[in-house]
Amino acid sequence: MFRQTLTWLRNTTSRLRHGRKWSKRTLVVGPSQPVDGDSVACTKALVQHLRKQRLEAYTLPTITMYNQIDWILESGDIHPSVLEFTGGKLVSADLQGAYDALIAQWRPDEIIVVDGQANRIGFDTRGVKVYTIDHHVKPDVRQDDENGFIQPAPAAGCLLIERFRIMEPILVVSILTDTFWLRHHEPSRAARALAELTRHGLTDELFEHYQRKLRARKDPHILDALKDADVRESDNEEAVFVVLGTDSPEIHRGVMGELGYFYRHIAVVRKDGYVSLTTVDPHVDLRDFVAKFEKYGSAGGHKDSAAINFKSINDGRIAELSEAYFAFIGEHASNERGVNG
Ligand SMILES: [Mn+2]
Repeated sequence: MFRQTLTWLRNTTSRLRHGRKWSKRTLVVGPSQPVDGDSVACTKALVQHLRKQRLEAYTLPTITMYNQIDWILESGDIHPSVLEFTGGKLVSADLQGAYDALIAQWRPDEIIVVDGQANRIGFDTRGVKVYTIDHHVKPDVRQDDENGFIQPAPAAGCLLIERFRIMEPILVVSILTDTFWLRHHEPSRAARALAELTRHGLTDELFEHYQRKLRARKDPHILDALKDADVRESDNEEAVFVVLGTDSPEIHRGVMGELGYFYRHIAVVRKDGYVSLTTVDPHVDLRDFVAKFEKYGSAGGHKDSAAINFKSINDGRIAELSEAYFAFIGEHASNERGVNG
């Protein structure tokens, strides 16, 4: 009886102090796509946080990695059995193989997916339960139960800070990248979360260090890809629809970034069927648009940036997408020019 009470007391204090009772062995992963500054920084932060509490925590390789954020995860973040499987690489197209190699030697009590939902992790968990920490939701949606904590937020990193009191300085990367340097996604809430980090060890030195790391040189092949691309514009030149001849995620991301200087609404189709969309127009909700194409694969995201992952893509499907895209933007876009327009 005494022992039970003690355990209960210990669990309760732990929950109060850390927002939840963590497992002894945790595998932390982001969604298989997109791999971005938020998912990777949250993964790193949670792994570090758990290890500081003397718990075991690892992550898996990612399917892709961008040079802007490829310094965040290190081989120590991945279990030796997985590194053996990938030949030491931190990137692998075979997430299932990597996971199966992992559980042969180290079976997690729980998998935590950050910045994405459980059905997007890209592998079968073989019965291990999944807890989700995510901010990809409509404004009225909330979840807080044994399966996850899901709430709108500027970045998944903000949920780690606000709810779970995880104050790892690396979360500055999560917030800066997902809000595009506090340009959107509840910027004042994001600033408050950053302030929390500065009260818990995020010094100017560290802050500047992370900023420098994020300011990586872009790949000049981005310009080549743009020259070779099929570029379609709306009549008013505010919306663009681009079909790339490459399936490189890094080039795709770079092209999105460049187009942001010229257009208010952007859709870029990658050769492998992954489509990214962004808008700066508060009247456009891209979630409504991508939902129409969920039947061809998967789709989701935020109001102002969303994605469709087509299982397979061909000219017919691209034509259908492009036509629907310009119709949707034409119907929903406000007429005001952008502040820089
Ligand atoms: Mn995010």
